[in-house]
Amino acid sequence: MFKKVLIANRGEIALRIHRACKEMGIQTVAVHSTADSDAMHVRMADESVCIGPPPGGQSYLSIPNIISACEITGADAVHPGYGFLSENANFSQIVHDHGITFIGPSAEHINVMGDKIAAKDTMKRLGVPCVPGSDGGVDTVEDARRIAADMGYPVIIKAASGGGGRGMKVATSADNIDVAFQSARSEAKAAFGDDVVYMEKYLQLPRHIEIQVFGDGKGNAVHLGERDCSLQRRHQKVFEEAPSPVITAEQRARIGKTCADAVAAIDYIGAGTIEFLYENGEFYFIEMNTRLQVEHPVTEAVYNVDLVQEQIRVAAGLPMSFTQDELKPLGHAIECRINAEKLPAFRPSPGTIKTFHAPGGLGVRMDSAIYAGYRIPPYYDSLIGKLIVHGRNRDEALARLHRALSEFVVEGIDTTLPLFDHLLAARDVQTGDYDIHWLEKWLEAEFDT
Ligand code: MV4
Repeated sequence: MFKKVLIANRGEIALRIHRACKEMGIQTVAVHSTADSDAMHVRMADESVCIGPPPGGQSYLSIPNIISACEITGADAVHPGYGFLSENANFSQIVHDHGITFIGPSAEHINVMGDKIAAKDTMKRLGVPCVPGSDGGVDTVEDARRIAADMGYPVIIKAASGGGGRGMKVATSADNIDVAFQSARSEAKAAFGDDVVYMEKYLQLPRHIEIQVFGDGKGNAVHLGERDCSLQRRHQKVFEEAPSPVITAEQRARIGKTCADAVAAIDYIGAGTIEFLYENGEFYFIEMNTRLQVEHPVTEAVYNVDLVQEQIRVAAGLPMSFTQDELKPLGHAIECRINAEKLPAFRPSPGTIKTFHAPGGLGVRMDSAIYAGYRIPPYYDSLIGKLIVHGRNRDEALARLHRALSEFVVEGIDTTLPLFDHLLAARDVQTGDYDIHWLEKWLEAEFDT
């Protein structure tokens, strides 16, 4: 097992990784920018190294600085968390080339899944159901018109290097396919330096359901069911739950096995998420994420596993600590993402936290790196905490969430906390009757945003 893990991240996920290491008897190294000298992840780690000035590009994204920090401290492995360098194939390769273990997938797997066309080709070949669309890239507007006519409108044009919603354009008829194609191309070029685009049938009212998979890199893999992440605003998830209110045990077993078999076939190592759109009882693959996700705690709650400890185990060459047969979901979990943002416009609200009281009690988990007196720097993501509740069923989880929110106090900055009481009062949230567009429509109606 590793003696020392360097955590190449900040905030709540850096703490999350530290906690996993601590329980495994592994020493931790925190890295931080000059803006984060007082951050909790630095205080909690066994050692820390300053890796640069505040902007992420010069610190948390600086591969040379992070490799230097590994060499100075003698770390034998690096955990990238989510965001930053977590899906950078080059980083995975460079870490490996320095004789350090990257706690995550191989550069090759990160690369394949980062190219959305290659990812879809791979999944299709492995028997995963995909959204109907172009086979590979679409080079000309004539091709786009022909494919759309064959498939039927509406269609969506996506950047091959995209993901997470940037550089997507919908065409509703032959009247707007030319404009959609050209603007998707130029946005893709501007955003990713790559103008390759592909096309799919546009699904109008799907849910976003993702399957958690886990591999040992030696041809064995399991699934840990699904998360329903349909409640999002501008491609930022707000409220996630496991299991999905609309998926049966039979559907879970079937799509779960398809996903586990697919990643087993490519010798995938560690945690992965296979994202689907779900409409009219069918799953349609869209993308695969090769990292631990923000919302992983709802899966941990329902399956009673520590996904970060498992990542560390398999990276060290050990087998997974469970088999598929031993993984049985229990109850229902919900996560609320709490951001330092001012409602109703979700404007970033950095500043000093004067008072902080976290909720607790049975079935309540709080993943956060904030504390009273902490100053939230303006340079990074506005996520300041995740409240995760677990109950025996969905109604109990909802009641527990309502109770936990009533205990929560954050003063000194604006947060998205008030949103959640409001959301819990919505009938469609209580019944689980929502799709990927529900939250934005609801915000418009409730807050006039
Ligand atoms: C789609 C789609 C409808 N049809 N693909 C947005 C983010 C990226 N991961 C994929 N996205 C979408 N792809 C087809 N064929 C609608 C979306 C989409 C979406 C997906 C998941 C969660 C929220 C979303 C919000 C708007 C659009």
